[in-house]
Amino acid sequence: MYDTNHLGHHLRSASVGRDETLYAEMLDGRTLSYGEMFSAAEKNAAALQKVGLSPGDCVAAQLEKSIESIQLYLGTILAGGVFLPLNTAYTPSELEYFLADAKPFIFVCDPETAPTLEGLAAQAGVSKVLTLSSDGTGTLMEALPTHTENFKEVARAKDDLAAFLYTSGTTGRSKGAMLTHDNLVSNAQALQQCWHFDRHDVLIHALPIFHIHGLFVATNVTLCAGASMLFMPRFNSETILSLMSKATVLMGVPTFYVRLLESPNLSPKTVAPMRLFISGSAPLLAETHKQWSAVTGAEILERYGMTETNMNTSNPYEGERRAGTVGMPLPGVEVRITDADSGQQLGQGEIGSVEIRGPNVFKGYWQMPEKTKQEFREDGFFITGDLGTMDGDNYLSIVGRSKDLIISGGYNVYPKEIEIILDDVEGVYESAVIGVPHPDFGEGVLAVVVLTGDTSQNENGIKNILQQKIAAFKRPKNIFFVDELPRNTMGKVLKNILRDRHKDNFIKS
Ligand code: MCA
Ligand code: AMP
Repeated sequence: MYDTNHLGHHLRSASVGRDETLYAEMLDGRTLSYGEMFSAAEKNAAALQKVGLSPGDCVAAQLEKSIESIQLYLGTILAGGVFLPLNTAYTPSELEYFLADAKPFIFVCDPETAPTLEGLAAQAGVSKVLTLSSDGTGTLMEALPTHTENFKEVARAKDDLAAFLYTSGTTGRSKGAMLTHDNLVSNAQALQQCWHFDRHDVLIHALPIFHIHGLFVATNVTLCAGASMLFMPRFNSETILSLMSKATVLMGVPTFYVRLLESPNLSPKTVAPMRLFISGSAPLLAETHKQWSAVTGAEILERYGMTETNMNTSNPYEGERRAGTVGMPLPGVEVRITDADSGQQLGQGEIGSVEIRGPNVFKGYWQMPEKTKQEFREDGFFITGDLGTMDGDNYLSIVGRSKDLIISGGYNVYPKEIEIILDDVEGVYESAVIGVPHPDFGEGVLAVVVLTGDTSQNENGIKNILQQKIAAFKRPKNIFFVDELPRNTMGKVLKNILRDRHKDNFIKS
């Protein structure tokens, strides 16, 4: 029925013959069985084919979180398409770049944003715009056939693309990471095995579904295991705590755990039905790990991944979950620490560049062969841009980044992208964007700006301009004005000095 390398085949295999099994329960009490889920996915696939989607074509989607958008993802995969999820916080000006760069065949957006985005999509050469609202209405839903007897799944080879996810870059230009069927299948299987996922599991799904974490780690692992999920539209501490009585697993970014720890309702009794708490996407402070154990008696399992590589390492399910480490390489994944310049492998305990090789590692950046080449060693290892060290028991610790990147509440912000926009603002001479410790988001975005001598530009004026151009999570929470930026003799801005100067600056929002 399916090509055995097909992601669709693997996502469905655990539920074959179990059509009645619960797949998802929504907060309003609506439920969806596996049979209903895959029937809807097939209808999506048929509708996409009907509007002209050919195998290998891209379907881009900027959609509020809903079970229907997961059906669209599955439908795209079944139709042999390549799914490109886009953050709902992106502004039209950010979307313009993604659509023009990826040139998707179909773009699916919210009916409310469609009037603004249709023009952009047409300019970018998108063939068809469809709409889907979080309440499950829109032109996509109208295009679904009533049944799918004639639906033919499209076979795909393991190296064919299944998804396309943008990750920003140190140059300020976003890069589309191309992920294959094999990348996603191998990773879902490795995680299912390492985290002991089975059909009895019930995942609390509170993550956004436009990133690897919420879309692939959470959704694919659940499907591969034939498990079910409690599907929340967004994160909310008290809702999560109330769902724990009928759940077994939570996946979150560190901010989830920081916020849950603030609730008086978090206790060993509340978490008792849960067998696993997983954290990733950003560093979990050892302090948060320890506090969680002290308050709940349960230990968070931290893992480490990246858009380009899916998941790389995980603390053990059985065995010590070492606070401050991201655990051991997943089955089939090789991790090594090297000297960044020479590429020479370093010894145990030494700090160096983290490099990854395995079936999880992406195929390259979309239409950027040179950039792709730069990020790989000749023997196939991908240079992550993270700095780490391995201890004698093979536990990896991420100790920093060689890439200029801020991770705020699990979202990546590339300073260069913000600096380019800031430097373009009238009255701004130059800028430096840095991450500083933030009690809720781990790191908060802060800008240090030098104004031209003859301007009346101020913080609010700059913030208003940024609001038009970039997603809210990327905008500096505070802007500091200085006469000049600290530089080394080569003229490079010394961000470590700025980070140190501003490390205690309270971020208001
Ligand atoms: C929201 N805001 C933020 C963030 N989130 N600002 C900075 N950093 C953030 N992460 C801003 C909003 O723009 C808004 O600003 C204000 O905060 C309140 O927004 P709200 O939507 O109410 O926030 P929230 O719902 O409380 O969201 C916080 C959150 C969310 C739950 C932590 O950011 C979240 O779900 N993060 C998870 C991200 C994630 O899944 N990352 C995985 C990607 P204003 O008031 O100005 O409008 S990384 C990945 O996939 C790799 C492979 C991996 O390893 O997993
Ligand atoms: P992204 O580009 O969104 O895929 O973000 C990937 C980056 O997130 C990695 O290169 C790391 O810098 C960071 N990251 C993910 N998980 C962890 C973790 N558990 N600890 C520290 N950093 C992490």
